[in-house]
Amino acid sequence: MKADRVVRSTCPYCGVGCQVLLNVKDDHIFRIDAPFDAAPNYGRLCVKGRFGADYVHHPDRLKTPLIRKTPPRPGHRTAAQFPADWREATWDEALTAAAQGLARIRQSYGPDAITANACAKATNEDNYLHQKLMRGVLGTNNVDHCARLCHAGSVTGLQLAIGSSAMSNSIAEMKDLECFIVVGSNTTETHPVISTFLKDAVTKNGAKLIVVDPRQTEMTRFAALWLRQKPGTDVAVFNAMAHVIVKEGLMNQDFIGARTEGFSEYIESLEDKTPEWAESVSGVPASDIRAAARMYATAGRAAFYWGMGISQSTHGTDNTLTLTNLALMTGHVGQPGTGLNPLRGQNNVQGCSDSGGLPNVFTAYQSVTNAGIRAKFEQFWFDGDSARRLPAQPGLTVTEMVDGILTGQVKGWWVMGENPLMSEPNLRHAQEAIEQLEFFVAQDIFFNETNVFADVILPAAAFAEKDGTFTNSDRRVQRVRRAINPPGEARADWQIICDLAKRLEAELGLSSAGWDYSHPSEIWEEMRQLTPDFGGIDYARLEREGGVHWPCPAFDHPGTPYLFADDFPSGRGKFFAVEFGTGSELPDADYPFILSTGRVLYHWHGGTMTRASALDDIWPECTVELHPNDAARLGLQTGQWVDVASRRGKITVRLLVTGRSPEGTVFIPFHFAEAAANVLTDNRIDKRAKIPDYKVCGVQLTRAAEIPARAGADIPLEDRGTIKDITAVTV
Ligand SMILES: Nc1nc2c(c(=O)[nH]1)N[C@H]1C(S)=C(S)[C@@H](COP(=O)(O)OP(=O)(O)OC[C@H]3O[C@@H](n4cnc5c(=O)[nH]c(N)nc54)[C@H](O)[C@@H]3O)O[C@H]1N2
Ligand SMILES: Nc1nc2c(c(=O)[nH]1)N[C@H]1C(S)=C(S)[C@@H](COP(=O)(O)OP(=O)(O)OC[C@H]3O[C@@H](n4cnc5c(=O)[nH]c(N)nc54)[C@H](O)[C@@H]3O)O[C@H]1N2
Ligand code: SF4
Ligand SMILES: [Mo]
Repeated sequence: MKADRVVRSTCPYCGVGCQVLLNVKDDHIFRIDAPFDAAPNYGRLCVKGRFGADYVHHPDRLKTPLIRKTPPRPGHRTAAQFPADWREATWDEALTAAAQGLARIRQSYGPDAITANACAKATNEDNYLHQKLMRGVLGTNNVDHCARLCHAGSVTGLQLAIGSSAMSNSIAEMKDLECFIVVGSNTTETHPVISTFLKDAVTKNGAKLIVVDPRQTEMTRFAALWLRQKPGTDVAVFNAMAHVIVKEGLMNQDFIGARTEGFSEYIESLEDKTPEWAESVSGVPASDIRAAARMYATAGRAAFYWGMGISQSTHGTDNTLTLTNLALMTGHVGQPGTGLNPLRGQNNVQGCSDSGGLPNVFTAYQSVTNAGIRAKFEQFWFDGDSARRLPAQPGLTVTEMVDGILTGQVKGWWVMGENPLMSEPNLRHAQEAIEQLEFFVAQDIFFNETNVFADVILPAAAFAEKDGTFTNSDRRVQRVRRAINPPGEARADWQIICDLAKRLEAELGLSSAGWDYSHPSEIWEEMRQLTPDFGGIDYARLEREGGVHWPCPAFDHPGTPYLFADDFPSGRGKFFAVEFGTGSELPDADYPFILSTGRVLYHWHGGTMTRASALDDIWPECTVELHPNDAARLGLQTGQWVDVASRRGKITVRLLVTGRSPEGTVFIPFHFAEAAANVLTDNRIDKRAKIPDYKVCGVQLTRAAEIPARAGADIPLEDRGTIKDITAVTV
């Protein structure tokens, strides 16, 4: 078929930020491919980028604003059924209802009784305006997003150690790696195109890969060494590697002297962290820990790449600090092919944070507690209206918002493009909170498990229906371009926010903070002027160069593919002594298995998008992975239905017996509403990062009654997607 037009854009799924070509005929995207000459993917795409964006055409897309027929009383808020409990509304009615509801909460309880979730799927421009509305119009810093459930442990650890949490090196450098450690990242399924560059480094350039993961990910097939630790024991393994490096004198003394502080105090803490001790805690043979330490420390260039296995823990900050300690003592940071690289998850989670979608910072991490920075934003936004001031107190995090509703501190909520009733830990706890809300506005492209609790739903345009920018995992700002029209009356998030802001200002009797943008490029221009790190990036340059890595302070600056060449934002890098321990729920006699949750290649988070895509036919249902020895003890077989229960709830899923998960640990992906893994997970958090543990809690398994397989789910489990490949690997 010949396309009417081919539009270059950025994939809407993961943080790799692959460039895509949307082939459009009759306002329909009929094919997606990739430009061969463009970073970061150079023609490569994974199955989601190539075949998974068909959700934009799904008939269930939200097409008109909706207002709930009978407003619920607090404590009696339930999920409203469509269409029975909703009525279609005009934009004017829906925006007025949303503005009046939020204004009422502000007037009755003050600005901090309202919280909002920004959206790591939406553009930088959408998210910039979202926080501008919250801070500038409603007057609260209660803005946060899914980054809290994601790399918060990494961010907090990196901030403590080096003062910056961005991925330090670029995707382009991966092919030149000499040695690298992939830890707690199922890279082939979650950052598939990055995984191809990492695999190239091994197979084409002879790089040495060390995988540190309890689960047998596909990356282990490429590894020179695989350290299979018990879940939650990373601190012991990495402390012991540091112990070996110090005992064998493999440190980089020049780097330690010139660029770091606190080393001598820190090494005292390593004295008893022997590999033998770490083996007793983690199950990883001491000889492998020694080998990994030597391989990493003696390489000319070596880097860390990590994911949720490090971050999502009640000791996620500690986990991260053990990685920063190793990079600092070996000097493996600040040069090409080295670094500390948390692989960012959502397509625009980097950008959502960079745009100010966090409770403590404006754009590019400019602190809300800094009076000078507030004055700059006040001057720009309020144009000399001295009656308007920005709030100085950092706001609530996503995890604190849920608790804030339960304690009565929070009464109103605005969720732009998130699905907390699939993604929060301990869903019953999260739902109890949502039931207490006085007013709830949601803005999404679909109905989801959360927004059916809302009072007003505002239908948003999806990525292919709007202009803007996303910032990928290596801080590359790239264009998103409108290729097709949104369905029905759906509108781009930035347009919805401008209209909502104007109505709110009218309700609250405020002057206008300037909401008349005719195109997202004008919004970016405002961000650029307020943000020194974006100073050299504008739409014209993005058009010419395809993408620019921030920090980029001036138009003649090339952008910054790798960070920390000369110094760290905090000056010297800091060492931190870390003791092994956990606040997470461990298995016991009643709940004897560790539950580990995560992802599969074909699905995305709560499934809103991928389950409305052709990918759902390939991977139609949830499974729980159980080790063959455990299955034999329990007398269970692949394909049987089992109840998986924790202290928080129970789900029923089909069993997949595989050596992929270690003995004593079961793995469940969290994509499937009919068997939502977060019914089981625990909401205890890391005290510093406020992130929950999605990788360790206690569960039990029992045989359940057979449930007829749904259509499409009759393909033998072993024959689905990548499962076949994985079981073929010997354990
Ligand atoms: N297909 C797909 N891709 C995605 C997503 C998706 O939903 N679907 N989501 C995106 C997002 S937002 C994110 S944040 C990323 C996440 O990407 P990843 O972090 O790669 O994904 P996860 O499946 O959560 O888990 C990663 C790994 O942590 C390991 N792990 C479990 N416990 C431990 C432990 O105690 N220590 C260590 N070291 N490892 C452990 C698991 O075995 C698993 O291999 O993926 C992104 N990409
Ligand atoms: N058990 C368990 N739970 C987890 C994790 C885990 O590993 N295990 N991982 C956590 C992590 S790392 C993350 S990042 C979170 C993710 O958690 P969420 O962000 O809540 O998950 P998504 O399903 O990605 O939600 C995105 C929503 O945005 C909507 N959307 C898509 N595009 C647009 C748009 O352009 N505009 C608007 N307005 N809406 C849009 C989608 O329809 C969907 O409803 O989940 C966390 N939860
Ligand atoms: S690797 Fe990520 S960005 Fe690239 S096509 Fe796949 S989901 Fe999209
Ligand atoms: Mo994430």
